[in-house]
Amino acid sequence: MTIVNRTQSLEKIHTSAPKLESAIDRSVPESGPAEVDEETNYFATNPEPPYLAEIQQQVNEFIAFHSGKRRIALVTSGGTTVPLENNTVRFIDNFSAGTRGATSTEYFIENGYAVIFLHRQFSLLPYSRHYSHNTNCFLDYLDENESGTVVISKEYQEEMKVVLNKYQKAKDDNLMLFVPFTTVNQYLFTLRLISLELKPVHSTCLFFLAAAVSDFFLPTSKVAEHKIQSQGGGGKLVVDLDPVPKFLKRLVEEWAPNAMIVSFKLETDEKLLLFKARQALTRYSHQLVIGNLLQTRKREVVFVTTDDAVDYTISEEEEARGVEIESVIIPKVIDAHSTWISQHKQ
Ligand code: PAZ
Repeated sequence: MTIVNRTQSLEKIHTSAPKLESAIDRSVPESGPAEVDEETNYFATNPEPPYLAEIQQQVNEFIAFHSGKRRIALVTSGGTTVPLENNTVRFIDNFSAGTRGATSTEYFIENGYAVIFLHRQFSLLPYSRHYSHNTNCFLDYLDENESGTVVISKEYQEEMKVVLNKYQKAKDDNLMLFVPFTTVNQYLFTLRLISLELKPVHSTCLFFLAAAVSDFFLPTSKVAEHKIQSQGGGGKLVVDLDPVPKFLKRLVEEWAPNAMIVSFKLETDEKLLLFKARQALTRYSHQLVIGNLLQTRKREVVFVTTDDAVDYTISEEEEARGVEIESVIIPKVIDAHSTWISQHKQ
């Protein structure tokens, strides 16, 4: 059996490269109103990423490798972009660095899961996150010893050894499959594909949807072919976005009806958070919504289920000592997953 490793999957797939053929097919009908079959319409009128078959093969190999041995979690992570041009110079983005997804992945692996990590390309990755996007340049971790060899500075060696050992074990045991996306369209096509491919293991797998997915997008039929010029429109750029269809409903009802699904709800207004989290739970009927506020997301979350709302927090002092809230919440999610599996055993 081929083991697909991280470098293989990342090297071949370029999610942020512009399409070579720049022409847009204007005969493609525009997205219809919300009442028509949104899924069929969306996937029929927006372009399928050309590398999807390759991802399908990698995912299938990964599932076959782990099936019957351990649970699989699909973790989504990072923000999606909305390109304004087909040959993309400009795009709308969001704040997410992928910290939640990358960190949670490490704790899932530590607790015996294999993880399909569907992430924004170049956002934080499990293990390397400890050194990649931080205020230190990677060269700051290095030193030259007496014999002129470049080595890890003494002060970082202990900590880096721990991270390196965990990373190498996860790699050697083939516990992570890295699948990248950049645009919201790539995210949706890839999420649907992976969800459907996971069908043979739905009853034991977990969907952990931490990505910050755009609520608005430009359908392919409305995307400019080339860089938008500043001379047109009186110097203004007026952007008219469509709502992204609510795919969580499709995921829960059709793509993965037998899996446990955990979604996240992000708000910035504290007064709205619980209401919106409960609303999502009622609307989509999945198992758990984890609510968090942009301002405090690294220290506080609330687990919302049909009959409860439970807060999990770490103190500022704990955060400063390097405690991660994911070390608290992932074991709780796993407990809930175990209960879900035992209650749904046929
Ligand atoms: O990537 P990050 O760690 O900076 O942020 C994580 C998060 C706030 C994007 C995530 O916890 C979350 O709430 N995701 C869902 C966002 C939403 O669509 O409501």
